[in-house]
Amino acid sequence: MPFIRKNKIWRVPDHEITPETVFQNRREFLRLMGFSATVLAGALAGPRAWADSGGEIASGEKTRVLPRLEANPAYAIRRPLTGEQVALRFNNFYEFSPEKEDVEQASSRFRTRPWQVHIGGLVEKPGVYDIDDLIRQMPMEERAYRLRCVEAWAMVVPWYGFPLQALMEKVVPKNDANYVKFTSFHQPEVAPGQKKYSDMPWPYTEGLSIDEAANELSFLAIGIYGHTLPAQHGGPVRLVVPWKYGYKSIKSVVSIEFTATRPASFWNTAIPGEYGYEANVDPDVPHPRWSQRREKMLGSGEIYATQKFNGYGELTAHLYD
Ligand SMILES: Nc1nc2c(c(=O)[nH]1)N[C@H]1C(S)=C(S)[C@@H](COP(=O)(O)O)O[C@H]1N2
Ligand SMILES: [Mo]
Repeated sequence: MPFIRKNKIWRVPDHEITPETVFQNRREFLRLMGFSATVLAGALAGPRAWADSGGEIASGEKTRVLPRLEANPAYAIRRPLTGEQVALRFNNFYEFSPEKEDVEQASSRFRTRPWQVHIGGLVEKPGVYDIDDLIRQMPMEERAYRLRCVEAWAMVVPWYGFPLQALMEKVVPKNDANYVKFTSFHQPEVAPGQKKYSDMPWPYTEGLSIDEAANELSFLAIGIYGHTLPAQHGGPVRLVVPWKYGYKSIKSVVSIEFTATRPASFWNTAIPGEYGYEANVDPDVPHPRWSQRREKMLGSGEIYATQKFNGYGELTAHLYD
């Protein structure tokens, strides 16, 4: 399994993991990946691992523990992780509510499984994947990333998932695929925000150029803080592109389509004068209603100077030469 890679800035050092995090041991990783259950029998204590139920989340359960992965402190993000309890109670997810503190409650009955992801457009191997089948086929990693919301708050959280590049290697984009379009669910009957704000351009969509999508930072997260993604964080699968404003990191993805032309994106369509399409983090380009020079960390309230490309310029600036 190609899940141990060389040292990178996104590795999550042990000392930065918040106490709320409950991780299981590495043997469960092997179980998750389909290795022999007899060798591993009896390994479990405490919360049942997600893979134990064949990758299903039983009714009444919101998340499942994921196996702990190796972490290397060598190139750690030099900021403390945001507390899990802070991050899961302060969410932007307009399908449920425009009030960040209300999203957890408003999304609490949203079912993130069973869930299918449609992959199509200009690819050699289109298909419909059950999310748990996809997870078993992809190389899992844990990465701490900064996330910088366009509203000038920021967090650092340990995502769990796989590089978008790994999926692209599997489905093989055609030569004329220039963009990747991501689409979230559209279920106004279960998502109060979609019902109430019916004039918004639902479903939420986002797009990346094919080179942005293939960048090593572009990540499809299926977990956070060592467990599967709860609805409010975009379960069961969401994009994370840490050098761009948070709104590019589209949640609860149901479709990934490879296109020749640039797809529309939700906020750029809704309010083009305030939210750009490309949305690279840039302290020198103010939002029309506020400065982008500084950012406030969720929870601690610490203020930092905003960094161009959110501090990820070394890996991304060349995309915009
Ligand atoms: N489908 C969908 N994805 C979305 C949003 C949304 O409203 N709907 N909000 C975005 C914004 S503005 C931010 S800052 C991040 C927030 O992610 P978090 O709640 O997991 O911290 O999700 C992004 N992805
Ligand atoms: Mo945001």
